[in-house]
Parts: sequence; C-alpha cells; structure tokens
Amino acid sequence: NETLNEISEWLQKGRAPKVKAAVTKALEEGIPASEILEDGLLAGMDIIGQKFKNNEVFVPEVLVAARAMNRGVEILRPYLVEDGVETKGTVILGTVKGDMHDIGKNLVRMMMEGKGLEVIDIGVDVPTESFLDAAREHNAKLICCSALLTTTMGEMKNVVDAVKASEMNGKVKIMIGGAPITQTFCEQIGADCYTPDAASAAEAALKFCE
Ligand code: B1M
Repeated sequence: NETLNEISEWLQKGRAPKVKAAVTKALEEGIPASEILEDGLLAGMDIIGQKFKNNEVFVPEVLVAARAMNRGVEILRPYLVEDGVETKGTVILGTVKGDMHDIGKNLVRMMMEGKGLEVIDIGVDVPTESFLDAAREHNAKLICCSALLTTTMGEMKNVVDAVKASEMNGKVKIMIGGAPITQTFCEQIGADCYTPDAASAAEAALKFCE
C-alpha cells in the first residue's frame, strides 16, 4: 500500500509532521490502526534498526526516527485503545536503569490500556527503588520492566531481588520483556513472566490482575 510505504519512508527520514499527516491519511483511507502500526510505522523502524546495526545511520537519525514513530503512535492511540473500559487493575511500567529505549514500552502501555488496565508509566532509566516505590504508592499487583540492551537487562534481576527482599514479596509479580529478553533469562533471574510482544504483555498482565 502506497500510504503505508509513505509512512515508513517519512519515519525513516525522521519527519514527524509528515508521519503524522500520512498516518491520518491512512486512517481516512480506512486502513485498520493495527495495520498502520505494523506495516507502516514498525516496518520503517525495522529498516532503521537494520541500518543502525550496519552503521549506515547513527544515533541522531535513529533518535529523530524514534520521535516520529512516537508521534505517529499517538495518533493511533484512540483507535487502538477502547474507550470507557472499566479499570481492571494497576500496573507499574518502566524501562530499567541505564536504558533510554521507550518505543516498545509505549506500545506495551497502549495495549495494556486497551485491555482496561491502569498503567503507571514511570518512564525510562528507572532505578530499582522507583519500581518498588511506585508499586507501593499505587497498590499495584504487577511491575513490568522493559530493556533493549544486553548491558541493562541485568538490572531486571535487581528489581526481582529487591521485591523479594521487601514486604511486597509474593504480593507483586514481575513481568519482563524487550528485544534481548528470553524465557530462559526470565527463569534465571526468577521473574514471574516473560512476554515477547506488546499484545501478549497486555494479555498476561490482565491475568495477573484478575
Ligand atoms: Co538503540 N540499540 N541504542 N537506540 N536501538 C538497539 C536496541 C540495538 C539492537 C541496535 C543495534 O545495534 N542493532 C543495540 C543494542 C545491542 C545490544 O544491546 N546487544 C542498540 C544500541 C547499541 C544503542 C546505544 C548503546 C547506541 C550508542 O549510543 N552507541 C544507545 C543506548 C542508549 C541507552 O539506552 N542508554 C542507543 C540509543 C538509541 C536511540 C536513543 C537512538 C533510539 C531509542 C529512542 C527511543 O526509544 N525513544 C534507539 C533505537 C530506536 C534502537 C532500535 C533501532 C529500535 C528499537 C525499537 O524501538 N524497536 C534498536 C534496533 C532494533 O531493535 N532493531 C536499537 C521497536 C520496538 C517496538 O521494539 O522495543 O523490541 P521493542 O519492543 C517490542 C518487544 O521487545 C516487546 O514489545 C514490543 C513490540 O510488541 N517489549 C516488551 C518491549 N518491552 C517489553 C516489556 C514487556 C513485554 C514486552 O513486559 C514488561
């Protein structure tokens, strides 16, 4: 589809206003929001990811592409998230300490909100203690940690250990995810659950909150 290609192209160029316009156009053409996300925005981000890996583009280009991605996703939000769903539980979500990647986390948030969960998004570069403090403050049943770097995924073990050493042991569960994370890693660090994508993260979170 031409409009979806346009979205991908503008995203790769990091042109947020153009991405927003093309996403709006795609919606007007009746393309489902999930398709715009997968075959437009994420397709473009995939290409940037490949080029980044091959040293064909660098951090500044990836950063503007990521910004454009987040702007595009914002337009899709109302179409991906159902309105007026009753709150089914509260979840704490953040990207671990040392890690600034937030696109995956933002998608996870959106899908969770779509399932009627209240998501307390505590951002990126989140220290261990902040996950615990937020869980206490909001009486959450689930802490969700995202990491995109092999150098930061170890932070997830700190969160697991801190919860186990606290009064919340057994009361708060921990879900982990992000590109380098695997089921094996989840078992190694003693987290409660690993999910590979935003949709399964939302489904699993709902189960923990029931
Ligand atoms: Co960075 N980066 N980056 N980057 N970046 C990667 C991750 C990398 C794989 C690129 C590469 O070399 N191929 C590589 C990591 C290598 C490694 O660790 N083995 C890398 C690197 C090295 C770096 C820097 C160190 C580069 C540098 O400075 N030299 C640096 C680190 C900064 C830091 O965090 N301290 C850096 C910086 C950046 C930018 C700031 C430029 C930018 C981030 C902007 C932003 O997020 N606002 C960026 C980006 C965009 C990427 C790539 C290109 C794309 C990541 C992304 O958003 N993907 C990435 C390459 C790639 O992945 N192909 C790369 C789309 C997103 C939807 O996918 O986040 O995986 P993802 O989320 C998925 C699932 O993983 C899952 O759901 C989502 C989809 O459904 N998921 C969860 C995510 N979190 C979950 C949590 C859950 C459950 C599921 O439960 C809690």
